Amino acid sequence: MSKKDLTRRDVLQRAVWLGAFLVAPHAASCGPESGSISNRSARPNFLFIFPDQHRFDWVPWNLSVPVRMPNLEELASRGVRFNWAFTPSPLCAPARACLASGREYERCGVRNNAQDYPIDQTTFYKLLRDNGYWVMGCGKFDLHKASPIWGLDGKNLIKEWGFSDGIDNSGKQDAVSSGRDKPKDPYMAFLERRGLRQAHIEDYRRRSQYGKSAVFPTPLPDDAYCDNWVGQNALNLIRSAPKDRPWFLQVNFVGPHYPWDITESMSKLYEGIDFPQPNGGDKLTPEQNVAVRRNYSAILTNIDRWIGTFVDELRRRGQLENTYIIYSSDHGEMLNDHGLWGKSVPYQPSVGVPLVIAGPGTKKSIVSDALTSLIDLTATFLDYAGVHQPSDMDGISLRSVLEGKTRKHRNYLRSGLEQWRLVFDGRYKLVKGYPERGDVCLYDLVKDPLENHNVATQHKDIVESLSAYIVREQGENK
Ligand SMILES: [Ca+2]
Repeated sequence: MSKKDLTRRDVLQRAVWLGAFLVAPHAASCGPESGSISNRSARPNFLFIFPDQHRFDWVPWNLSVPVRMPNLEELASRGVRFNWAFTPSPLCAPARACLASGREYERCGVRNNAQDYPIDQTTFYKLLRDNGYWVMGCGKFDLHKASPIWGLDGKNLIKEWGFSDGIDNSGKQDAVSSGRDKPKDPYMAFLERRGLRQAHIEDYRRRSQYGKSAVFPTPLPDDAYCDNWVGQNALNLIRSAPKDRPWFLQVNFVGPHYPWDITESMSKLYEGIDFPQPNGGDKLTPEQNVAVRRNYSAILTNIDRWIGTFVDELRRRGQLENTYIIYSSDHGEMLNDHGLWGKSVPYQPSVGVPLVIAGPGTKKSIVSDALTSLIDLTATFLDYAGVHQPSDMDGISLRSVLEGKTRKHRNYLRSGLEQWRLVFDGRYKLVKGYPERGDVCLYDLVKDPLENHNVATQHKDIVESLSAYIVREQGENK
């Protein structure tokens, strides 16, 4: 059977099989340590690469998807990659608020994209800054979705959020809608200076006429493409950081978020490459689905190129051995699975995110089945920085997992948005309050990774125990 003949379900099941029989023994063998943090006097740096809407399974180690991210693979070979990383809430503003605050969805202060991050609520950025770190960020911060005021230099609220320096730009659509008359954010201001603002606005207007099927290239040259502008900002920030202090940098790439705009050169990356069809997708033709998936992958391959650039820069500066590099995303993208696009829903392509961490003391080439949430990154940053985590934060540091001292991390993972909640125990995922698929849904992610079969009526005991967990956690977090 050729790869082309395989259905998406076939290849995913094959990936699960390979994961179970090939990856696990590899994971069990602990690789050599790349250095012990206790032997070093200097506190580590953190480079946190955080694109928008990268789903968990669109990664080079998933055999069913021909996405090419060689630098992410290289990073995984130097550290730990996680099979079960969830966002605490699959929507931009709540997800990033959970990360910033280190709190679960109910307590992060942001219910949806119509709310700003409470300015008096602490962030781990501020805690790092207060403890001597030079804290930087660039790309779309998404901490003020309700008040789209970035400042043309992108510095409107960055000090209040806890950053030392940075450039906050709007998301893809917001840039065009807010900057239609004149630039409101630093990216549109940049395009204005380059004489490209109107061309970009016109491109997005045309793109909106075709909706999800718009896959044609942008008229922008490579160096004016937003993710490349964000990547260059990141590089400039690394180079401008004070040399006498440890630093943290979060790079919030705007891709691979819809729309699927790519440059002319990026459009060549996946020419002729086939992709599996969506699981239960509708409306688009098979050819259109493949075309969308090529663009989504091209955006990721371009981000991956920046991972390589950052690693080269750190190596050149002699900082690679003392820097944790973390790659993840705020949430996933349905890509027409179950006939859905975007995120906000409880399915794995929406709530699952990739996660790779490599740095001083992390084991090498480890594939971890530990259950982890983005809020655990908050705890991990603070832990490695030697900063005490406040008791009202909910994250659990991944340090023991990263250093090979334990394989188990959490017993349960949670996620939620507005009325629905889910809990996952490592095999079964219970979803409540998502009426599109029935009020109570239970999926066996080992036997049914695509979540096509609700087995709630066959496992009433599991539904009962996981329901009790949701009720208990919601009660505690009100
Ligand atoms: Ca987002």
